[in-house]
Amino acid sequence: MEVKAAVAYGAGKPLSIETVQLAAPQAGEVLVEIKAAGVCHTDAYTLSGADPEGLFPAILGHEGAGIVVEVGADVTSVKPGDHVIPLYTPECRQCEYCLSLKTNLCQAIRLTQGRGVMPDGTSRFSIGGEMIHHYMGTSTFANYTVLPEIAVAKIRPDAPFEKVCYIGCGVTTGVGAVINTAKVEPGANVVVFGLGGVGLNVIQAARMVGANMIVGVDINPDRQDLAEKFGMTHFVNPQEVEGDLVAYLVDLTKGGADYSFECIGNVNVMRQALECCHKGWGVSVIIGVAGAGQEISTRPFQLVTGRVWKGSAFGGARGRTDVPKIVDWYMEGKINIDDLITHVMPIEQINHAFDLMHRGESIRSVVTF
Ligand code: NAD
Ligand code: AHE
Ligand code: ZN
Repeated sequence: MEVKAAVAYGAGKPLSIETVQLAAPQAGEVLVEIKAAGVCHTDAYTLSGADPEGLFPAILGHEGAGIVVEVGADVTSVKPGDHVIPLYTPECRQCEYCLSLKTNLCQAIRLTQGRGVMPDGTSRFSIGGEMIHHYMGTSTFANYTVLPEIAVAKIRPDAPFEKVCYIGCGVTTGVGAVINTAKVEPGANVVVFGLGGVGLNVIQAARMVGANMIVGVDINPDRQDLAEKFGMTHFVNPQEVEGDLVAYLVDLTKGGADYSFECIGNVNVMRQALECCHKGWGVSVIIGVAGAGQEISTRPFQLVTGRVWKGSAFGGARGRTDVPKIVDWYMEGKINIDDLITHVMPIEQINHAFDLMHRGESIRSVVTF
């Protein structure tokens, strides 16, 4: 079938709206009509050329929501008409990783996903016979996409696509990092670096679990008001701090953060996030994605003296199990998504969404089809 998609032809190039051929879903796959898709910083990261797994041409996009329109052979868990959220972290419930219950990083299709193809090693997308890569197993910047059955979460049919598409990455990543990865407890002091689409969800989850101080750190002063609305108790602009930021944060939190979160993708900030943690027990969670070749460093003494460095992918969430619950939380008013979706525009304007992100003017832009 012919579908409309935003195609990334090369690093640093604007996306191009094209008519793309999409082949039918094969065994174990589903065809989904994407109704809305969010633009996450990770899409910009891959488009910039910094992603060692970045492939071109490709259809980017990994946050989305839509409706199953067709299923391939052997598909049992969803049917045409079901509302779903695509999962870049699938949940097969059979691999060693899923069965361990120690991680959400299902590895059933990770290798082919990283090569921009479906599990059988081929792409469903092409233009004029030329293969177009899938991205993160999802490719949500297209009005139809094909996904493995294990990479869709079935959600309730009354949830609005334009809002819950954001649960496909940013919301779940931020909320899950607090609840699943760090397991922040009531009364904890939390420092959040980067108050964008992910960081503000860390803030709202920290408030949900009853954190005491919730310190937000961002170089964009425009982030302060919204972050306070979401639960931030103290705002720190590093450009206005005289002297060492780490010492300032340790002093502000009276000994250091119980938990810190890096939601930027800056390896220098990752070090600050670790080192502002409390001696003996502070836990720092890396969420941000750093470019090819970049490395983190600290004095081993920081870890010897009890600080813990962790990472979190998709908020530690098991998508098919946890995503429907987060949709319920939104529908029940327990989490606020509406105020974080600052821009909604047709797919034709998707390059504007990237511009808004780079200028620091949006939290989340959502494109519709
Ligand atoms: P965003 O662009 O919406 O937000 C980034 C924020 O960081 C902005 O508010 C910006 O002003 C701030 N910032 C930039 N440099 C800073 C600095 N030096 N000090 C303080 N603040 C600074 O991005 P996002 O969509 O929220 O994504 C954040 C990061 O998380 C990205 O690296 C993204 O790739 C990554 N991410 C990871 C996962 C995961 O599963 N681990 C999921 C989603 C996003
Ligand atoms: N291809 C990148 C990996 C980037 C990365 O870490 N991605 C996160 C999700 S970011 C969503 O906005 C993730 O889930 N990682 C786990 C995984 O298996 O990729 C690189 O640097 O190579
Ligand atoms: Zn993302």
